Parts: sequence; C-alpha cells; structure tokens
Amino acid sequence: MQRYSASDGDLGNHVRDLHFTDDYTLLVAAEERGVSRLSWSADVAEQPQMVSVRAAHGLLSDGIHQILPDGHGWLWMSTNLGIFRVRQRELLAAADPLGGGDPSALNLPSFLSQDCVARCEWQRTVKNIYSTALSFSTQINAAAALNVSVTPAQFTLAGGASQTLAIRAEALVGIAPEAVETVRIALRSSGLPDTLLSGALAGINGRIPNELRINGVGLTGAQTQRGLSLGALSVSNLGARVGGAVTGTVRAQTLIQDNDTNPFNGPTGVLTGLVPVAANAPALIAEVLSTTAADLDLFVGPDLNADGALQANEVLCTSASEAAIERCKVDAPAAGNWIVLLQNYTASAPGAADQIRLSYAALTRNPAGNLSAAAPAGIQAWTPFDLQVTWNFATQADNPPRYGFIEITEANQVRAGFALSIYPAAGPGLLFANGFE
Ligand SMILES: [Ca+2]
Ligand SMILES: [Ca+2]
Ligand SMILES: [Ca+2]
Repeated sequence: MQRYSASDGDLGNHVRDLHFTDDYTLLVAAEERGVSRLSWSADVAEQPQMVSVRAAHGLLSDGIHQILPDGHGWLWMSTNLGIFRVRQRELLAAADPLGGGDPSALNLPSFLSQDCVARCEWQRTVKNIYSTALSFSTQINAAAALNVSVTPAQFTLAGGASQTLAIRAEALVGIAPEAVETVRIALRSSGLPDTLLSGALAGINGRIPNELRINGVGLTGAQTQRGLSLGALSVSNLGARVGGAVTGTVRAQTLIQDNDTNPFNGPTGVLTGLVPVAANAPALIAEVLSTTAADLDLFVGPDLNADGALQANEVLCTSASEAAIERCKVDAPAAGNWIVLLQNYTASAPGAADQIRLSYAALTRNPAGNLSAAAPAGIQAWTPFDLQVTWNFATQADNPPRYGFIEITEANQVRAGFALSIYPAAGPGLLFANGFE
C-alpha cells in the first residue's frame, strides 16, 4: 500500500472526493486545502508532484466536498458556500508549476477571499472569444452592506483581446460570522447573453470597529478598546499607525426654518460650511452636536462645479431622519473642497430661531502628536487583542470634538482602519457658554 497525506506534500488530510483526469493525474478534494493535483511523470511508483489550488487562488471555498465533471470541460464542485465550476484544463494548468502554472493565476469567474479585512480586491481577466470587436458594460448586483466597484466599468475589446478587471468590495458594515454576502457582476454586450462573475464575502469573527466614539472624557486621557480581532489573520508584526486628531470646526449659531422643503434653493434656513479635503484623507465627518430645532437635515458632498454652494447632484451623504441629530461620515473622500449643508427642516416653534451646534472636519493620516495608539507586537489567528488609545489636547474655546484615524498594520501594511471621534467633556463655565448644551 502506498499512502499520501499532508506530510508528503501540498495535500489535505480530510479527503472528501477523488477524480482522475488521466492515468497520471489525480485531483483530490479535501476539507481544508481545496483541490490538490497529484501528478506522476509516467511511473505511479514515483512520488507525485502535489500542488493545491485553494480559496486564496480563487476557489469558492477551501472545503471541497465533491468534484463532478460535466463532460463539457468543466468541473463542478460542491462546498459549504454553494457550488461553483472551473474549467478542468485551467485548474490543471494552474496546479502544474513544472509546466509554468501558478495557482494564483487561476482566472475563475468566481472569487472569494478569506484573508481580507473590511476591503477585498480581486483581479480577473476576461477575453473576447469572438473575432469582432465588442463593447462591454458592467452591472453590479451586491448586498446593500457592500460597496462594490469594477474598473474599468466599460470597455471595448478587439476580437480575441483580453481585459483585466479590478474588482473591489468594501463591507460598509460588519458581516456577521457565518453570514455570506454575494456579489454578482454581469458583463453586458448587446446581442449577447450576460457573462456573469460571482463572488462571496463570508463573515468571519474579525472585529475592528468601523468607528470608535469616546464621549465625555478629559482633554488628556487614555482608553483601552478590548476585543479587537483580525479574524483568520495571524500577524507577527502588528502595529498601529495614527493620524493625529484634527479639531472639528464648530458652528454654533441660530438658524430659522427653511421656507420650503428644498435645501438647495437658497440661503433661507440653511447653513453651509466649506471643508477642504487633502489628498489621501481617510474620512470626512459632519455632525449635529446639539440643537433646539425639531428636525434638522444634513447634506454633504464635493463642490464639483466650484460655485461654493451644494447642489443636489453633488450630494454624496444625506442624513435626513425625522429627528434633529444628524451625522455624515464619508470614507475616503476625494481631494478638493467639500460642502456641508445643514437645513432647519422643522423649527422648534413657528418663527423660532433655533440654536444649532454643528461640527465638521476632514480627517488626516498625518501624525500630530496629540493622539497615540498601542497594539500588541503580534497576534494569533482568531485571538482578540486590546488597543490602547491615548490623547492629549489643548484647551480650546467652545470645546470642539477631535477626530483621529487609526490604522492597524502588519509590517507597515494597513490591514484595517477606523475613525476615532473624541468628545471631551466641557470644563467648568464652558458647558453653557453658548447658551445651550
Ligand atoms: Ca429651501
Ligand atoms: Ca456646487
Ligand atoms: Ca432630520
């Protein structure tokens, strides 16, 4: 008897299925290591070459239950995340380094990543198999929790030409462990059926806050955020990189009710503020801190036409609940002048000039010496860690919020980042300085 196991090469031990593609090539489906190609030169008594193709290379999952050929060149595989298919010759070629193959070069119409945090990126190459030029557009169908983009979104391919697509998916909110959010990208060309690329983002137990807000603390202080996790990532050189806290621009004034419901048609009942955003700014935050109005609404967007005013078609964040306290956080805003517009939609009483206190700021990745963060040197996969945040702010009139940005790094490569908003408690005599809280 000849036995092959994980101790012999790149092969899983929890074997679920076997499939011979020819006399000298065996595909092995395993629970933990995707599909392994075992290939013998000519003599099966020799030690085979063993190469696994896994989720990291584009398979839907590392746990493959069954391999089923369909007789048309495709291998269908079942997993705990559904089924997928891959062209047999592409899989075999990718799993054959001696023949110039590279598992990560596998160009599957499906994509999944198990080691990205908050943002995942893939590249796929599509080829025009016709002899005439074709124009394609892309249509994205993804869960609301995901912000998905494909670059280029439109392209024209000469006959036989190829195009590499960059696919980027960002989880706008955390995906619950075990949950799976799917992405479908249709490539459309008139007169042809859609070509579908499909992928999935599976929630893992990674836990990095999208944002941390610390309320009612002193101008100098420290706080430990417990239980952060990078999920399946095991990191030996963890670090924290801190963008210094910027001071929110606070607008404390009165505002009467808008005389109509449209916030973009004139100055009555609205307050606007200009926010210069530098290149590479991680976020822009605008928020109502307090008010006497019954219903304020907040609109934020880049001043694309540089007229100093915000038009409806420039708005990228709308916070218009039925309540008065509104907040916008725009991640990775484009550099340029942005405009924050606050509308008094419903005043506290007819004709009332309501007190408002609005704060806004563009965050930075540049250190400023007023904020620091300490992470452990390394972490094991699935192991929570603590992050200690320390701040030291100067006293400032009207006690503005401070906004920092913290990135969790591995060997200086950013793995996750989040905004940190600190609202110092007002000192004696400051709390009511503006006549309201
Ligand atoms: Ca109006
Ligand atoms: Ca404008
Ligand atoms: Ca509102």
